Amino acid sequence: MLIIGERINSTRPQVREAIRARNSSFIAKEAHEQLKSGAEFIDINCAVTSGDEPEDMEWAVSVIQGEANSAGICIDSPSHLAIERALKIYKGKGQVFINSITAEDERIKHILPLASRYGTKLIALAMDGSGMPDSAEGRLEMTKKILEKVKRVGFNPEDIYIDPLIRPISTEPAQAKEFLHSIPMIKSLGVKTACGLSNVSFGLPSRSLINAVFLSMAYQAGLDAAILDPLDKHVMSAVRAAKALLSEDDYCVEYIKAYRNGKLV
Ligand code: THG
Repeated sequence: MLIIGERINSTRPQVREAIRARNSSFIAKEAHEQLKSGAEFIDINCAVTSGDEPEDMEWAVSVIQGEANSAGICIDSPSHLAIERALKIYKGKGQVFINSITAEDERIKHILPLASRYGTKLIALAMDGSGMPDSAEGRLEMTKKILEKVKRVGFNPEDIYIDPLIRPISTEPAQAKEFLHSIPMIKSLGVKTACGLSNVSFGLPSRSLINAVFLSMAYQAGLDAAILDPLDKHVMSAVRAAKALLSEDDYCVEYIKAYRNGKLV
Protein backbone atom coordinates (compact mmCIF):
# COMPACT_ATOMS: atom_id res chain seq x y z
CA MET A 1 0.00 0.00 0.00
CA LEU A 2 1.24 3.45 -0.90
CA ILE A 3 1.43 5.90 1.99
CA ILE A 4 0.59 9.52 1.16
CA GLY A 5 1.34 12.02 3.93
CA GLU A 6 -1.63 14.34 4.58
CA ARG A 7 -0.05 17.05 6.72
CA ILE A 8 0.66 19.77 4.14
CA ASN A 9 -2.99 20.71 3.94
CA SER A 10 -4.24 24.29 4.16
CA THR A 11 -7.23 23.22 6.30
CA ARG A 12 -4.62 23.04 9.10
CA PRO A 13 -4.20 26.58 10.51
CA GLN A 14 -0.40 26.28 10.92
CA VAL A 15 0.04 25.18 7.33
CA ARG A 16 -2.29 27.88 6.08
CA GLU A 17 -0.19 30.49 7.90
CA ALA A 18 3.09 29.01 6.63
CA ILE A 19 1.84 29.19 3.04
CA ARG A 20 0.65 32.75 3.50
CA ALA A 21 3.96 33.83 5.07
CA ARG A 22 6.05 31.79 2.55
CA ASN A 23 7.64 30.01 5.50
CA SER A 24 9.60 27.48 3.49
CA SER A 25 11.41 25.94 6.48
CA PHE A 26 8.08 24.97 8.09
CA ILE A 27 6.80 23.32 4.91
CA ALA A 28 10.16 21.62 4.23
CA LYS A 29 10.19 20.23 7.78
CA GLU A 30 6.63 18.89 7.43
CA ALA A 31 7.69 17.12 4.23
CA HIS A 32 10.92 15.79 5.73
CA GLU A 33 9.25 14.40 8.87
CA GLN A 34 6.53 12.65 6.90
CA LEU A 35 9.08 11.00 4.58
CA LYS A 36 11.24 10.00 7.54
CA SER A 37 8.19 8.38 9.15
CA GLY A 38 7.49 6.22 6.11
CA ALA A 39 5.44 8.27 3.62
CA GLU A 40 6.37 7.82 -0.04
CA PHE A 41 4.19 10.65 -1.30
CA ILE A 42 3.45 14.12 0.02
CA ASP A 43 -0.11 15.39 -0.44
CA ILE A 44 -0.15 19.14 -1.13
CA ASN A 45 -3.31 21.14 -0.58
CA CYS A 46 -3.33 24.95 -0.80
CA ALA A 47 -7.04 25.41 -1.48
CA VAL A 48 -8.10 27.30 1.64
CA THR A 49 -5.55 30.07 1.92
CA SER A 50 -6.69 33.61 1.31
CA GLY A 51 -4.19 33.90 -1.53
CA ASP A 52 -3.94 32.77 -5.10
CA GLU A 53 -4.17 28.95 -5.14
CA PRO A 54 -2.11 28.32 -8.32
CA GLU A 55 0.62 30.66 -7.02
CA ASP A 56 0.60 29.04 -3.57
CA MET A 57 0.67 25.55 -5.12
CA GLU A 58 3.68 26.37 -7.29
CA TRP A 59 5.54 27.70 -4.27
CA ALA A 60 4.69 24.67 -2.09
CA VAL A 61 5.75 22.17 -4.76
CA SER A 62 9.07 23.95 -5.29
CA VAL A 63 9.79 23.96 -1.54
CA ILE A 64 8.95 20.26 -1.21
CA GLN A 65 11.02 19.12 -4.17
CA GLY A 66 13.89 21.29 -2.91
CA GLU A 67 13.74 19.39 0.38
CA ALA A 68 13.29 15.90 -1.11
CA ASN A 69 13.89 15.49 -4.82
CA SER A 70 12.87 11.83 -4.91
CA ALA A 71 9.57 12.20 -3.03
CA GLY A 72 6.39 11.58 -4.95
CA ILE A 73 3.74 14.28 -4.77
CA CYS A 74 -0.04 14.16 -4.63
CA ILE A 75 -1.50 17.39 -5.98
CA ASP A 76 -4.67 17.86 -3.91
CA SER A 77 -6.81 20.45 -5.63
CA PRO A 78 -10.13 20.83 -7.42
CA SER A 79 -8.60 23.54 -9.62
CA HIS A 80 -7.06 22.57 -12.93
CA LEU A 81 -5.13 25.85 -12.92
CA ALA A 82 -3.44 25.00 -9.61
CA ILE A 83 -2.80 21.43 -10.77
CA GLU A 84 -1.20 22.60 -14.00
CA ARG A 85 1.11 25.01 -12.16
CA ALA A 86 2.20 22.18 -9.86
CA LEU A 87 2.88 19.85 -12.80
CA LYS A 88 4.89 22.51 -14.65
CA ILE A 89 7.19 23.25 -11.73
CA TYR A 90 7.67 19.67 -10.50
CA LYS A 91 11.06 18.33 -11.60
CA GLY A 92 11.46 15.68 -8.93
CA LYS A 93 12.16 12.01 -9.56
CA GLY A 94 9.05 10.72 -7.78
CA GLN A 95 5.70 9.73 -9.20
CA VAL A 96 2.84 12.19 -9.32
CA PHE A 97 -0.81 11.81 -8.35
CA ILE A 98 -3.50 14.28 -9.27
CA ASN A 99 -6.06 14.35 -6.44
CA SER A 100 -8.77 14.48 -7.72
CA ILE A 101 -11.49 14.19 -10.33
CA THR A 102 -15.10 13.09 -9.83
CA ALA A 103 -17.63 11.71 -12.31
CA GLU A 104 -18.53 15.31 -13.18
CA ASP A 105 -17.74 16.31 -16.75
CA GLU A 106 -16.40 19.73 -15.81
CA ARG A 107 -13.47 18.38 -13.75
CA ILE A 108 -12.84 15.47 -16.13
CA LYS A 109 -12.70 17.79 -19.13
CA HIS A 110 -9.94 19.99 -17.67
CA ILE A 111 -7.97 17.58 -15.50
CA LEU A 112 -7.82 14.39 -17.55
CA PRO A 113 -5.78 15.96 -20.39
CA LEU A 114 -3.24 17.15 -17.78
CA ALA A 115 -2.95 13.64 -16.32
CA SER A 116 -2.34 12.24 -19.82
CA ARG A 117 0.12 14.93 -20.85
CA TYR A 118 2.22 14.66 -17.69
CA GLY A 119 1.83 10.88 -17.25
CA THR A 120 0.43 11.07 -13.74
CA LYS A 121 -1.71 8.75 -11.70
CA LEU A 122 -5.16 10.00 -10.91
CA ILE A 123 -7.38 9.75 -7.82
CA ALA A 124 -11.07 9.77 -8.71
CA LEU A 125 -13.71 10.28 -6.03
CA ALA A 126 -16.67 7.90 -6.36
CA MET A 127 -19.21 10.72 -6.57
CA ASP A 128 -20.89 13.03 -9.01
CA GLY A 129 -22.87 16.27 -8.87
CA SER A 130 -25.71 14.53 -7.05
CA GLY A 131 -23.52 13.56 -4.09
CA MET A 132 -21.89 10.53 -2.50
CA PRO A 133 -23.30 7.02 -2.77
CA ASP A 134 -24.38 5.29 0.46
CA SER A 135 -23.94 1.64 -0.53
CA ALA A 136 -21.05 -0.46 -1.87
CA GLU A 137 -23.10 -1.00 -5.05
CA GLY A 138 -23.57 2.75 -5.44
CA ARG A 139 -19.81 3.21 -5.20
CA LEU A 140 -19.34 0.54 -7.87
CA GLU A 141 -21.85 2.24 -10.19
CA MET A 142 -20.05 5.55 -9.75
CA THR A 143 -16.76 3.87 -10.62
CA LYS A 144 -18.28 2.48 -13.82
CA LYS A 145 -19.47 5.97 -14.74
CA ILE A 146 -15.97 7.40 -14.19
CA LEU A 147 -14.30 4.56 -16.10
CA GLU A 148 -16.54 5.02 -19.11
CA LYS A 149 -15.50 8.67 -19.38
CA VAL A 150 -11.84 8.01 -18.70
CA LYS A 151 -11.53 5.14 -21.18
CA ARG A 152 -13.09 7.29 -23.90
CA VAL A 153 -9.93 9.44 -23.91
CA GLY A 154 -7.63 6.42 -23.72
CA PHE A 155 -6.38 6.89 -20.16
CA ASN A 156 -5.02 3.65 -18.68
CA PRO A 157 -7.45 2.36 -15.98
CA GLU A 158 -4.48 0.94 -14.05
CA ASP A 159 -3.40 4.53 -13.34
CA ILE A 160 -6.79 5.34 -11.78
CA TYR A 161 -7.19 5.10 -8.02
CA ILE A 162 -10.86 5.18 -7.06
CA ASP A 163 -11.61 6.77 -3.67
CA PRO A 164 -14.82 5.14 -2.37
CA LEU A 165 -15.04 7.98 0.18
CA ILE A 166 -15.06 7.15 3.84
CA ARG A 167 -17.49 8.97 6.15
CA PRO A 168 -17.48 9.34 9.95
CA ILE A 169 -18.85 6.28 11.76
CA SER A 170 -19.90 8.62 14.60
CA THR A 171 -22.74 9.96 12.44
CA GLU A 172 -23.06 7.25 9.76
CA PRO A 173 -22.44 3.92 11.50
CA ALA A 174 -22.84 1.65 8.44
CA GLN A 175 -20.54 3.58 6.13
CA ALA A 176 -17.21 2.00 7.10
CA LYS A 177 -18.60 -1.44 6.28
CA GLU A 178 -20.00 -0.30 2.94
CA PHE A 179 -16.64 1.27 2.15
CA LEU A 180 -14.80 -1.98 2.94
CA HIS A 181 -17.22 -4.06 0.86
CA SER A 182 -16.81 -1.74 -2.09
CA ILE A 183 -13.02 -2.20 -2.37
CA PRO A 184 -12.91 -5.68 -3.99
CA MET A 185 -15.97 -4.80 -6.11
CA ILE A 186 -14.25 -1.68 -7.48
CA LYS A 187 -10.94 -3.48 -8.00
CA SER A 188 -12.67 -6.16 -10.07
CA LEU A 189 -13.02 -3.46 -12.76
CA GLY A 190 -9.23 -3.27 -13.14
CA VAL A 191 -8.64 -0.03 -11.23
CA LYS A 192 -6.86 0.62 -7.93
CA THR A 193 -8.27 2.17 -4.76
CA ALA A 194 -7.22 5.03 -2.45
CA CYS A 195 -8.76 6.93 0.45
CA GLY A 196 -8.31 9.65 3.02
CA LEU A 197 -8.22 7.67 6.26
CA SER A 198 -8.92 10.05 9.12
CA ASN A 199 -12.48 11.01 8.22
CA VAL A 200 -13.63 7.64 9.57
CA SER A 201 -12.91 8.66 13.17
CA PHE A 202 -14.19 12.24 13.06
CA GLY A 203 -16.07 13.15 16.25
CA LEU A 204 -14.76 10.21 18.30
CA PRO A 205 -12.19 9.97 21.12
CA SER A 206 -8.91 8.05 20.58
CA ARG A 207 -9.08 8.72 16.86
CA SER A 208 -5.76 7.08 16.08
CA LEU A 209 -7.07 3.75 17.45
CA ILE A 210 -10.05 3.82 15.09
CA ASN A 211 -7.82 4.98 12.21
CA ALA A 212 -5.27 2.20 12.83
CA VAL A 213 -7.83 -0.61 13.08
CA PHE A 214 -9.73 0.64 10.06
CA LEU A 215 -6.51 0.92 8.07
CA SER A 216 -5.67 -2.71 8.76
CA MET A 217 -9.18 -3.78 7.69
CA ALA A 218 -8.88 -1.75 4.49
CA TYR A 219 -5.44 -3.22 3.87
CA GLN A 220 -6.91 -6.72 4.03
CA ALA A 221 -9.74 -5.64 1.71
CA GLY A 222 -7.13 -4.59 -0.87
CA LEU A 223 -6.77 -0.81 -0.46
CA ASP A 224 -3.84 0.32 -2.64
CA ALA A 225 -3.10 3.80 -1.25
CA ALA A 226 -3.97 5.81 1.86
CA ILE A 227 -3.74 9.51 2.66
CA LEU A 228 -2.92 9.66 6.36
CA ASP A 229 -0.76 11.27 9.04
CA PRO A 230 2.52 9.32 8.95
CA LEU A 231 3.53 10.93 12.25
CA ASP A 232 0.72 9.00 13.95
CA LYS A 233 2.61 6.10 15.51
CA HIS A 234 -0.49 3.93 15.97
CA VAL A 235 -1.46 4.20 12.32
CA MET A 236 2.05 3.60 10.96
CA SER A 237 2.53 0.68 13.37
CA ALA A 238 -0.69 -0.83 11.98
CA VAL A 239 0.63 -0.37 8.42
CA ARG A 240 3.86 -2.18 9.30
CA ALA A 241 2.07 -4.98 11.17
CA ALA A 242 -0.43 -5.43 8.31
CA LYS A 243 2.42 -5.68 5.78
CA ALA A 244 4.07 -8.40 7.85
CA LEU A 245 0.76 -10.25 8.34
CA LEU A 246 -0.14 -10.13 4.64
CA SER A 247 3.30 -11.41 3.54
CA GLU A 248 4.44 -8.13 2.04
CA ASP A 249 7.43 -8.05 4.38
CA ASP A 250 9.56 -11.18 3.98
CA TYR A 251 10.71 -12.61 7.32
CA CYS A 252 9.28 -9.44 8.95
CA VAL A 253 12.56 -7.69 8.18
CA GLU A 254 10.99 -4.23 7.85
CA TYR A 255 8.81 -4.78 10.93
CA ILE A 256 11.81 -5.71 13.07
CA LYS A 257 13.83 -2.81 11.67
CA ALA A 258 10.99 -0.42 12.56
CA TYR A 259 10.95 -1.86 16.09
CA ARG A 260 14.72 -1.36 16.48
CA ASN A 261 14.37 2.23 15.29
CA GLY A 262 11.69 2.93 17.90
CA LYS A 263 8.96 3.36 15.29
CA LEU A 264 6.44 0.86 16.68
CA VAL A 265 3.94 1.47 19.50
N1 THG B 1 -9.81 11.71 -0.18
C1 THG B 1 -8.95 12.27 -1.05
N2 THG B 1 -8.22 13.36 -0.74
C2 THG B 1 -8.36 13.95 0.47
C3 THG B 1 -9.25 13.40 1.42
C4 THG B 1 -10.00 12.25 1.06
N3 THG B 1 -7.64 15.06 0.78
C5 THG B 1 -7.92 15.79 1.98
C6 THG B 1 -8.36 14.88 3.12
N4 THG B 1 -9.37 13.98 2.66
C7 THG B 1 -7.18 14.09 3.64
N5 THG B 1 -6.22 14.97 4.25
C8 THG B 1 -6.34 15.44 5.54
C9 THG B 1 -5.42 16.40 5.95
C10 THG B 1 -5.42 16.87 7.25
C11 THG B 1 -6.34 16.39 8.14
C12 THG B 1 -7.26 15.45 7.74
C13 THG B 1 -7.25 14.97 6.44
C14 THG B 1 -6.31 16.91 9.53
N6 THG B 1 -7.34 16.59 10.33
C15 THG B 1 -7.52 16.96 11.71
C16 THG B 1 -8.98 16.74 12.06
O1 THG B 1 -9.71 16.14 11.26
O2 THG B 1 -9.38 17.10 13.12
C17 THG B 1 -7.20 18.34 12.03
C18 THG B 1 -6.09 18.35 12.98
C19 THG B 1 -5.20 19.58 12.80
O3 THG B 1 -5.72 20.69 12.69
O4 THG B 1 -3.99 19.40 12.75
O5 THG B 1 -5.40 17.57 9.91
O6 THG B 1 -10.79 11.70 1.84
N7 THG B 1 -8.80 11.71 -2.26
